[in-house]
Amino acid sequence: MTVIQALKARQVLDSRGRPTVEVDAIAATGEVGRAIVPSGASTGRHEALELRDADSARYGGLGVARAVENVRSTIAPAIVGMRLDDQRGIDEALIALDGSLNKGRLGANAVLGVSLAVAHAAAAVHGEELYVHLNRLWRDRAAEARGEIPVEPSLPMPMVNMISGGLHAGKNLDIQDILMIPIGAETYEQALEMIVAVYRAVGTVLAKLGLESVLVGDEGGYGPRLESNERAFEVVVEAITACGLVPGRDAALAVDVASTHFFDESTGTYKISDAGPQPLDAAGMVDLMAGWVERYPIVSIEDGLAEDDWNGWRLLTERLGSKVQLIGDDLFVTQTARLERGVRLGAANSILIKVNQVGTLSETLDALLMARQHGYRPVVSARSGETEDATIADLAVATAAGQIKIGSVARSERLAKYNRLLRIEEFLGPNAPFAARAALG
Ligand code: 2PG
Ligand code: MG
Repeated sequence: MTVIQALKARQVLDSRGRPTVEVDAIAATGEVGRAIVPSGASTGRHEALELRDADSARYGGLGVARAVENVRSTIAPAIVGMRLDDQRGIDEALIALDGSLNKGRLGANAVLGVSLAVAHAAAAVHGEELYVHLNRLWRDRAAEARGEIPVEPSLPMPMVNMISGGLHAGKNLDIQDILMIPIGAETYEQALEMIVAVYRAVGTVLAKLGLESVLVGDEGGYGPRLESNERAFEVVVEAITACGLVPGRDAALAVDVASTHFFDESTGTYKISDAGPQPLDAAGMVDLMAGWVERYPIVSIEDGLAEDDWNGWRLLTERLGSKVQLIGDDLFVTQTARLERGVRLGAANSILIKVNQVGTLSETLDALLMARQHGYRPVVSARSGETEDATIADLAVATAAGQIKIGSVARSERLAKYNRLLRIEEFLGPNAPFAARAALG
């Protein structure tokens, strides 16, 4: 396999018009691999650090010129000449070069841009689709591990944002996403068509109620002002029914509570409007969510409790873990050390996988592998700030993750991934494996 001849880096803009890092990895044989780094808004405290310039005169301080410069002057000299297919060796070199615990020295955005661009370039040198190359890396990783690890490429079941709240839509609702999962779909293509139908129907239901049905949040979900969080579940259930689908049979609900962002650390309580003016403790939140699960066809709850509320997470998992998927996002931040703690304590039963929370492809594969070994269902996820980069679509297929969360079916930074999955479905042929409902356990 050929070596890296050069790295190029530049500042480009993401779906919120904020600067982000783009990297080109150029092979000695001329092939180019390109990656653009995503960016979150409701970020967890334990995520790898996104390096921003903090120069208020430019892009409101959000520029990434320093991260770009780190790729050019620190990373490139160390990485050029390394074998392109040595993803782990390259990622280890990146980690060592940064030398900090949170990739704060070079910036996780600089590091991730290089890590992903290398994978794209290696796929190009092989003349392969990215998911084929990533699948090889995944198989190699899985072969070193004990236990039954799924390695056949398969299309993930999407969980799709319908109504946006929290930090993604001006805090119109306390909770961040109300999502729909087309659990009755038998193929990815069919899933996507159901999703689009329900998304349109949500708009119609909102318009009928005289609510905002045009403006959308950062991930393309509708952003109406509703009198309660629970009202959003009702709207989506009504939309599912309006499409002639049966809630709970054909289409289910999921929710990203993103509760870290309404958690008050000083009192250890959660301020959520459904509970009235009194804030709730963790047990109160668990009761609230248990009530939602009873009243609505909810099959998945993400970040039901805050990022460091481990005791609360145990309680939540004891109470609801056998009935619904409980995803740790801010809780685990795609990092094996935190996932290990969760496994030990019995916190959550599923993990959100976001490449930029950890900063390299190899560490992302490590988190996916650890999740599989402990029966935690992985959900590969986009960030609220995205671009035309569709790497996560290939990653989800390559690692047979089973589920993917991209945002809504509006805005092209989202559709880049949904459409990429359609192309991969075609590559995989007429009986393209689709994770379907089974992905949810
Ligand atoms: C989340 C993500 C994606 P953000 O909380 O799961 O929806 O949001 O990228 O803003 O962290
Ligand atoms: Mg989340």
